[in-house]
Amino acid sequence: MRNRANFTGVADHTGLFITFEGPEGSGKTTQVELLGQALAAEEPVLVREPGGNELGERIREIVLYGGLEIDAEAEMYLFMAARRQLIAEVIGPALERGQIVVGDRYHDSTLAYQGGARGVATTWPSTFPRPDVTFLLAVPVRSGLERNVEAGKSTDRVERESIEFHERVAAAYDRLAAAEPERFTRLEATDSRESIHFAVMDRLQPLLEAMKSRQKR
Ligand code: T5A
Repeated sequence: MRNRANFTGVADHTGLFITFEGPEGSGKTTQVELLGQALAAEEPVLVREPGGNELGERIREIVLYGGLEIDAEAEMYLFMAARRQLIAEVIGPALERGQIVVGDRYHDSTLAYQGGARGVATTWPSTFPRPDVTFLLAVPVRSGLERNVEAGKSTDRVERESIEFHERVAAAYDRLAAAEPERFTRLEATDSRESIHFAVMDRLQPLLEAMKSRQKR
């Protein structure tokens, strides 16, 4: 890969950057998949965090499944290092090409988990593009964790934290959404998969139209 150390060119991209956020088991992956299918003709780029490229997948393995004691601030930098690599390799170039990028978690996860729940001082780096729209899937913490158990998912180091930790994550997400009402759309994750997807498409319709007219110019 060529050196993209100074890569910042995403401020005035012609693409559309959509992210899904929420506590454990809130249905983010389900909605990313449904949206990916609905937008298939546009060839959207779907990414998950941490992961989505070689460095990110290796960091995912270390931070979530490595069995290590990790300092809270070190954990934050690991998630952010994975994210920065994903921006440089995948998200930034796709937005510059005018593509739709759909993220299964992004920097709001760091603000909610490491900032809100662990109490680490967090900021939004100027080289991390802001999503155009972020869907917050709000779910009662116990219901979300139970969903994951029922789905037979293996629990990772963060997921195994206490109920109080996950309550702090959920409260932090609510604060983030309240602080940026234009970017965030809060959806009840206890509604059916289909009705959530319908609400997602409804919110995106004007943004998709605006993106297409920008690209015609
Ligand atoms: N993390 C991550 C940080 O601490 N900081 C960071 O910066 C980042 C990026 C990642 C972990 O890392 C932490 C947060 C996490 O603890 P992960 O393995 O990537 O972990 O998994 P998560 O992103 O946490 O996703 P989850 O496994 O919790 O699940 P999803 O994606 O929210 O939910 P999904 O779609 O898999 O659905 C879960 C179950 O519910 C069902 C699904 O079929 C599935 O069985 N479901 C529904 N059931 C009823 N009604 C609906 N509407 C449903 N939608 C889905």
